[in-house]
Amino acid sequence: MKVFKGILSGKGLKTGIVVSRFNESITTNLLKGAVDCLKKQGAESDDIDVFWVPGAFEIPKTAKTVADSGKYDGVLCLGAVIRGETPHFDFISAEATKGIAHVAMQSDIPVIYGVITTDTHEQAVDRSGGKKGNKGWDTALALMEMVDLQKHIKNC
Ligand code: INI
Repeated sequence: MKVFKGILSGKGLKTGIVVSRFNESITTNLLKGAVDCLKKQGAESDDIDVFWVPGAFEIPKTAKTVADSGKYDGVLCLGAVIRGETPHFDFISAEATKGIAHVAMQSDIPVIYGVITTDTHEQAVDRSGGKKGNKGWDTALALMEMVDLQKHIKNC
């Protein structure tokens, strides 16, 4: 039996991060968490490219372009959709989620989902460097694990 598990190394890793500006104070903290984590694990600043888009709805198409460019080992998608008084939340969060899943399935490199969807601004604060950790940091860990696992799958 062979067991494969990706390791969490950022050494030599080239990462494209797609991050949305809507709810910018939250997404800036998600981005900081992701970048801090990648660097802590050995990634170089010069190997991290950040692509800002207006909102979560624009993430999937941009993530596909970044993934298809052939320049990166993986793509992180960061955003924050906060439930308001309108059904807009359901449409935006569903399209962003479905869209990123679709891109992930079609791409040859890992495309990681780091869009937080919350009922309140406070819950979003909690998940972007507050009481509940930082989802940006978590997605960076998932990216490193999946990039390494993918290497093993291709080489075994
Ligand atoms: N975009 C977000 O990233 N988060 C939200 O909470 C949000 N809400 O609530 O409307 C949001 N809307 C903008 C949307 O993502 C697009 O940028 C816009 O519709 C233009 O296509």
